[in-house]
Amino acid sequence: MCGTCGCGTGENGVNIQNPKDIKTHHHHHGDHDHNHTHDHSHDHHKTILEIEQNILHHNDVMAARNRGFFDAKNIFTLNLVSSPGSGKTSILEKTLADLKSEIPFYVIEGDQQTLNDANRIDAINIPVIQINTGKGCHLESDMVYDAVKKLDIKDNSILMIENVGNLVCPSMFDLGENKRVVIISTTEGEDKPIKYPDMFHSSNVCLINKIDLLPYVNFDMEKAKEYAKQVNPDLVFFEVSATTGEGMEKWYDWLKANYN
Ligand SMILES: Nc1nc2c(ncn2[C@@H]2O[C@H](COP(=O)(O)OP(=O)(O)OP(=O)(O)O)[C@@H](O)[C@H]2O)c(=O)[nH]1
Ligand SMILES: [Mg+2]
Repeated sequence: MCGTCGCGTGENGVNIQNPKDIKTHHHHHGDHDHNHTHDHSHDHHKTILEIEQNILHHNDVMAARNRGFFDAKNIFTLNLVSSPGSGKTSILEKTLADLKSEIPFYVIEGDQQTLNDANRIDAINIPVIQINTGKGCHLESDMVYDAVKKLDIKDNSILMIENVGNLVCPSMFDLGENKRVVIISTTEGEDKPIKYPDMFHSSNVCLINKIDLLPYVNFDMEKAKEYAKQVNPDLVFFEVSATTGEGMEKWYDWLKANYN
């Protein structure tokens, strides 16, 4: 079990797959120490703390390596995080379809199981790799490292990494991204930023999705932003609907301005 968040990353093996090439690749976390079972002593808490530090240290080292690679090739990399179903893949589908003639995109999809999201990206002819984390509830930088090797990314492009749907654990794991984008949707309630502050604190951009549903749900837009700013005064907000396309232009402007 992963000592950092208790999610069990790596227990069942992590699968990294291209939907075009459905061959199962079993990735083994050789460097991770997941062995808590021999610890019956009063040092238990100390041991757990050391394991947490080792996992996070290993993750940070690999994230730095990813970042160096992205910098050298001028690949602008985004880490998209949210709870399940906020619309990460929908926002990707719309964004890629609208901008793919201007910008070369690559996508890494993270989910516990299935190729569903990678298939949706593949359907719009964008190179994509699916990472299945098994019991894991977040992506780690070495998974991204392995996926990147399979993607053959051109210089001067954008890499979108869709993390596992989870508003908690992914906040702790730097993937080497340039910017972190947190998505909340109007059906989730405006208090998410103060309930899950780490994710909002560690993000650069906040997309508030499903604004087409505002007439039907109790969602106080100004309160949501106020809460998010309490946690992170530097957050940049975009109110969007992946379904209707409303508000997407401003998000695209931000993307283009930061990519160049
Ligand atoms: N009304 C409305 N529905 C949306 C919008 N964006 C996404 N949805 C719907 O919300 C559901 C979840 O969308 P996804 O894009 O799969 O969400 P996700 O964040 O990628 O989900 P996971 O990968 O499972 O974490 C789907 O049924 C979408 O059609 C939106 O702007 N408006
Ligand atoms: Mg998705």
